[in-house]
Order: sequence, then structure tokens, then C-alpha cells
Amino acid sequence: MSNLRTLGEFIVEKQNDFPAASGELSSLLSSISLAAKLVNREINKAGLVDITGAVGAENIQGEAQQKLDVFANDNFKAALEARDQVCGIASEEEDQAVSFDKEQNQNAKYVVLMDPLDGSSNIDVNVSVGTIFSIYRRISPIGSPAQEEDFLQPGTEQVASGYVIYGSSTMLVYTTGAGVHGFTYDPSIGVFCLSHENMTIPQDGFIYSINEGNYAKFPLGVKKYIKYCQVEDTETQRPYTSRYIGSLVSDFHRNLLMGGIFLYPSTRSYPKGKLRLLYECNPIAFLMEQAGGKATDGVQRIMEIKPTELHQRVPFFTGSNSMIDTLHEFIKQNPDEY
Ligand code: AHM
Ligand code: MG
Repeated sequence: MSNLRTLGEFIVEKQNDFPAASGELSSLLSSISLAAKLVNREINKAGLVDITGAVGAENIQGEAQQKLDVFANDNFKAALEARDQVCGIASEEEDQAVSFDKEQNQNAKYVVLMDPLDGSSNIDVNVSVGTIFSIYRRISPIGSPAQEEDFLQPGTEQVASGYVIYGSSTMLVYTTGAGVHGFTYDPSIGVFCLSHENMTIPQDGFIYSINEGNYAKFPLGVKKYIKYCQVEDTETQRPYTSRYIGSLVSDFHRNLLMGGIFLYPSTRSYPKGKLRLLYECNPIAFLMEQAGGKATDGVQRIMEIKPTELHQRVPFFTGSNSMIDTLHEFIKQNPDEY
């Protein structure tokens, strides 16, 4: 008990390391943790009440929205609007970016981009899902509505990013560019407690995570890399273990703790891959780099890509340094081939 530190305490403690910090970012993070608790409560009872299942509407990607997607989106949006630290949000579940109307919000300096409930199709089968968020300083003038340019910034401009994993236990993991820190939710006291300070990914790993059902459609370099992962070689401890949950936050969280590589390449049918640059790839890339690993589209750093549209997709590879380096060799030797 003596070492117990809550998320709130930890954020304030870290904020004191930056003399110029005014507490706005701390307040913003605490609104995210509040919404996460509400979403956690609903997810935990998803099997008990008739809350799962499509709500009818489709999101901009043409996927059926689940009721909990809507619930999560509404709660995160409301929590962020209420604290007056954010002038607008963009969400995987909203067609357009949202600028908050209130004067206090328009005077705020941050925007948040989020995937409020990633992997939501997994809820019906009781598999872990997550919330992913990304925070930027606005570019448009303070005191005006948020503009599209505020949301279309490269990932290198992120002030903070993180995720909540609603799993066998619920955790919030975030970075502000000074390491990656994880907090486990204690439902009995309703508090996120510091459980993983300064998380780092092993430089090498032995797990690869990919939807191998799409194998025939992958680029040749990725196909060859997968075969490399499967070949027996005692020196490099191959074959590697294949683990794929199909819920990005869960697959990422496991690989972060254990070492590994996550791959969502382009396919012949989806030349840009499936995952979204702004809501999924950039925040995860910031965490991964802060944890000592890499995140790329197979060629360049994810965070250096200049976004052109809100719901943009990119091929996504992230994980232990040496595994990403090896993957890049295979991609370089087999460019643009399927
Ligand atoms: P979603 O945002 O619609 O939930 O989709 C994203 C999810 C990720 O969590 C996961 O990595 C990926 O989709 C799995 O896709 P697939 O089923 O094609 O393997
Ligand atoms: Mg998603």
C-alpha cells in the first residue's frame, strides 16, 4: 500500500518536471480517465444487458456501429468538452471533426483524436477491446473554432497519446514523450493505480501478430518475412510464436510487454491497409517509439507521414527494433510486388 500512486497523482508529479506546464494537459488526461471508467463499467456488463449489437447506423468506413461504440464516443466527447481544455475532437466514429461551441472550449489549446472503442466487433465474444487517443496542440488561433488543419498534423507533433485496454483487468497506458507509463484500474476504489512505470519493449522478440487469413493478398516482402518467422533456426529462436487477437490494443499491449511485431500490411484489395493513421497508427507509434521500438508503414516512420484526410488508412508495422529492421530488409528486397 505504501507505494500506491494513482494516475492523478502521477500526472501532477510529472507535470512538476515541466515548469511551464499549466495543468491543462493533466486535466485533459483526467477527463480521459473518467470517460474510460464509464466505458469500462458498460463493457463489463455487456453480456448482462442487451447493449451489444449493431445500432443500425454505419460509420464512414461503411462498418456497422455497435451500441457500445456510440456509447464510448459520446462519453469521451462529453468528458472532453466538459473540462474546457479541448477545442475540438476527431473520432473514428464521426464523419467530420467536431469543433466545440462554448467560448471556454474555443479558448483551449488542444485537440484530441480518438478511436473510442477499437476492436468493438470483439465485444460480443468477450474479447478485450480498447480506446486509443492522441493529443495535439491546435494550429488555428486560440479563441476561434477548431479547424481541419488542427487535426491533420503529423504524428511527430503529438503532445501525448495513449490507450485504455478493457481486458482481464483494465489498464490505461500513456506517454507525454517522457516514457510510457501504465496504470491498472482498481474497481473497488474506482482508481487507476501506477502498475507499470517506464515500460520498454525488448529489442528483440519472438511473437508475430498478423491476420494470416489474408496471406495470399500480402505484398511479397511481407509473405517472405512471415515464412522467415516460421522457419526453424535455433540460434535466432525461430520459429516464432504466432499470436493474433484481432484487437489492436490487445495485440499491441502484449507485444509491448513481451517483445514482438504487429503487422497490418496493404493487401491487393486494400492497397492502403486497414488501420487509420490518425486514430490508431499515430498514437500507437508514439507509444512504441517512447518504449524503444519502431512503427513504420514498411518504408517510413508512421509519425512522419503528413496526413491528407481524417480517416486515412496506412499499412502498419510496429514492434521490437530488430524485428522491424528484418522486416524492412524483406520489403526492400521485394518492393511493390504481390
Ligand atoms: P475497428 O476500428 O473497426 O474496430 O477495426 C480495427 C481492428 C483492430 O483492432 C485490429 O487490429 C484489426 O481491426 C483487425 O482486423 P482484421 O479483422 O482484418 O484482422
Ligand atoms: Mg479502430
